[in-house]
Amino acid sequence: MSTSTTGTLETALLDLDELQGEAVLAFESAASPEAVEAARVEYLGQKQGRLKAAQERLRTLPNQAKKSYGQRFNGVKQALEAACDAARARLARRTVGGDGIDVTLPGIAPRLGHRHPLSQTADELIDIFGRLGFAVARGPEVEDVHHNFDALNIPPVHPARDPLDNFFLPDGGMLRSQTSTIQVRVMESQPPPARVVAIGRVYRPDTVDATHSFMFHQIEGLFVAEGVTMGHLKSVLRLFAKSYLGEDVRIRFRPSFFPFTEPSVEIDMLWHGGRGWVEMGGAGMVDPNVFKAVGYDAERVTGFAFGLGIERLCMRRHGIDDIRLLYQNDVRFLDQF
Ligand code: FA5
Repeated sequence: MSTSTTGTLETALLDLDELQGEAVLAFESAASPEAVEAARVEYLGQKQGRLKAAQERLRTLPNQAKKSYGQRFNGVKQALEAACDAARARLARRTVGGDGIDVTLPGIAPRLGHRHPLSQTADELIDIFGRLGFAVARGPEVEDVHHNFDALNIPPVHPARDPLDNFFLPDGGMLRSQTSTIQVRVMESQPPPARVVAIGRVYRPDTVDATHSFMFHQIEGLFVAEGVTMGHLKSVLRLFAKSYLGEDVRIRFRPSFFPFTEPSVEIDMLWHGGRGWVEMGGAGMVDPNVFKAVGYDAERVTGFAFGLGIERLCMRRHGIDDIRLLYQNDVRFLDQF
C-alpha cells in the first residue's frame, strides 16, 4: 500500500526528487557489491522497492496530474537504473568477486623475449651470404663416419678421428664434429654447380673455457663451379667480413692444413678496438679427393669451402668475452642484445 494516497501533484513530484537523490547517493556511496545489491533491492526491487511504490502512487493521482507525474517517474527510473549500473561497473573494475584483489592497480607487464644473440647472428650470416648468391643447406647432427671423415679425405688413422676428440655413438655413428659434413651431402645430392652455406651445431669434447665449448655452431660455405679460384674465396670472405664486422675490419689468410682442402688457410680477422688477430675459421680449395668421393669431375670443376665459428663471430660483434655466457640463458645477459 502506498504511503501517500492523496498528495497533490506538487508533493508527489517533490517526493520523486527526494527518492532520486537518496537512491543515487546510496548507489554512489556503495563500497561493495553487497551494498549495491542492498540498494538495488531497496530502490529498484520489484516487490517492495521504493520505485515500485512511487509507480503505484500514479493510480492515486487525479487524471490531469498523471501525465506530468508519469514523465517525471520515467526520468527517475532511468536515473536509478543508470546509477545502479554505474555502481556495479565501478566495483567490478576494482574487485573480482569481492575477494580484495584490486584489479585497478597497475599490472605486471609480461616480459617480451627476443631471439637469442646466436640466432640473430645466424640470421644475419644467412642474409649476408644470401645477398652474395649462396642458398641455405642443412644436414643432420647425428652423422656417420663416411660424411664426417671418409668422404672428407680424413683417413682412418688420422688423429682427428681419435675417440677422445669425438662423441662417438654406440651404433657406430657420431655427433658431427664439423659442418663440413654438409658439403659432402650437398655434392652427393646434386650435380655442380653448388653455392651454399649451412649453419648448424657441432660437438667436440673440448675442455670448456672462455673461448671453447663442447657444443658450438659453425657456418660452412661451399662454392663449386667451373673456374672457381682462391681469388673468389678471398673476395667473398672479405666482403662478408666487412658486411658483418664493419668497413675497418682486416682479414688475413694464414697457410694451414685440412685434409679436405688443398691449399688450406686459417682465416684471421682484426678490427678496430680488438685485441689483435683472431682466428675465425678455416678455408681452402676443395681437395680433388673430396670431388672423387662425391662423384664430381675434378678435371672440370674447382671450388672453395670455408667453415667459421658462429660463437666467435657473435662474440666479436658484441664484445662478449666469455663463450659460456651464450649458453647460460641468464636474461640479464640476453636482454642486452
Ligand atoms: C673446421 O672445423 C673445418 N671444418 C673448417 C673448414 C671448413 C676448413 C671448410 C676448410 C674448409 P676448425 O676445427 O679450425 O675447422 O674450426 C673452425 C672454427 O670453429 C674455429 O676457427 C673456431 O672459430 C670454431 N671452434 C672450433 N672449436 C671450437 C670450440 N670448442 N668452441 C667454439 N668454437 C670453436
